[in-house]
Amino acid sequence: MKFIKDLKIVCVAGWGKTGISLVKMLLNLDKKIKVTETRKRNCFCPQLIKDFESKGVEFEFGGHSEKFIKLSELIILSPGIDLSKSELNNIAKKNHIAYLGELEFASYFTNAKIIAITGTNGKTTTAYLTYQLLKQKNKKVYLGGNIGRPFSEFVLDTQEKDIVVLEVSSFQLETIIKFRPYVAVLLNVEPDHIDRHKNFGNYLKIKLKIFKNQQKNDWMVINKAINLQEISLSQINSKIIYFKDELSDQNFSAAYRIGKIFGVTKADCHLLFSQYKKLPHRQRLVKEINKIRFINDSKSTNPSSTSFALKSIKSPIILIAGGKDKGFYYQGLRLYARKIRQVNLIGQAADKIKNELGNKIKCQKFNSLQEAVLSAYKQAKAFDTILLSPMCSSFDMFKNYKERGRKFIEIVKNIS
Ligand code: UMA
Repeated sequence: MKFIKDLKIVCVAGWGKTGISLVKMLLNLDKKIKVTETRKRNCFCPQLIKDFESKGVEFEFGGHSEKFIKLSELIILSPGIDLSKSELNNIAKKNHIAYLGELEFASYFTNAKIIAITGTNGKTTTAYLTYQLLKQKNKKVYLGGNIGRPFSEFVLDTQEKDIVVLEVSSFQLETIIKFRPYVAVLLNVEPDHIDRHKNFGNYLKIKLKIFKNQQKNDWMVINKAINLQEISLSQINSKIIYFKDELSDQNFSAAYRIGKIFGVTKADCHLLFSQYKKLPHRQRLVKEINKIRFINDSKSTNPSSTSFALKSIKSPIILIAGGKDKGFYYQGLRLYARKIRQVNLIGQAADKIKNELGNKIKCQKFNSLQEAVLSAYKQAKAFDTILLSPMCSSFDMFKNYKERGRKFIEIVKNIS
């Protein structure tokens, strides 16, 4: 691949949040830009596309074609693109076009210190807490990545003395080459995204890539419960800091340990953590009606995350779950059979979950979230909790987990 500064034509794959941010960034770098997207043009805001077209950006919708892409010198991938299933792979190989993920690409444009946080559960919360802690210390801090603000959106604004806190997903780590965080954090690893990564071994390998380019002055922050020998991390060059549940909560403890590298004290943490409210769609109480509590945990898109929620709720639960299956086994939930009155199932994964849990826990299928919630309300007794914690992604029925969570809130608020 040529040096980035010498590239003239760059192809952006995917027209989601990442694609839009990349195009803005590449316009600032004076590149000729082509955008290729599998969905049809009418799925997107026409005005936004027109605005970019007027700046010379070319678009291809409804698929990735060789004809459109072949003159590009680099393809930058959005994290949602699974290269093993995409025709982009063949096009890139056949035409000798290099490709990179957006995280990798953006990281070439900053000298700021990067804190990259990954793990199956809690990475959004830990990233957010770390950002708040460092901000409290009057540092110039940026927060982005998988949390919802692509790195490419703000990377050109960063300066060497700044700190960038990134929530990093396995989708983003899959395509890194040189990405080197000053602080790399692994919170936990449980099976997730098996539909994309095929098996747990691959998923783990991808998560561990977060450490691979670190050098001796960098920091690795890792959960004490993770056995480094067992996960066969072949080479560790960085300084290791372990964290455990010393501040009553894994995310708080990790954020404290990260903050400490930058001079944050336990007293700073206690102040912030005591004021901390849970993030939207993460075990948030929506309403209590006739002594029945409704909790929105729409962000839980894998069984281990739902297990966290089930563990922390003390009352009997009616669980609302299901959506687009990511290749999980759901039997682990049988552990909570005594606590769960019933599971109300929605979406494509409903049959699979029912088959795996049905002989231990009562399961019932519904056609919509509304039916599942209203029926749960009828079934619930005083002091029960109705928990939306789907264990699946939302894409079969909703735009994303946020839309699913908002729909749940709307349904609950309309219960008279
Ligand atoms: N697309 C193609 N070709 C393909 C596949 C997809 O063109 O072969 C198109 C899709 O039609 C879509 C676009 O690519 O229009 C979307 O790209 P994307 O899925 O990467 O979505 P973005 O809007 O760019 O959001 C991504 C992350 N999405 C995923 O990883 C699936 C967001 O994480 C992240 O917040 C955002 O970048 C900013 O960094 C979401 C997520 O679900 C929250 N993450 C997973 C998780 O947390 O479990 C990993």
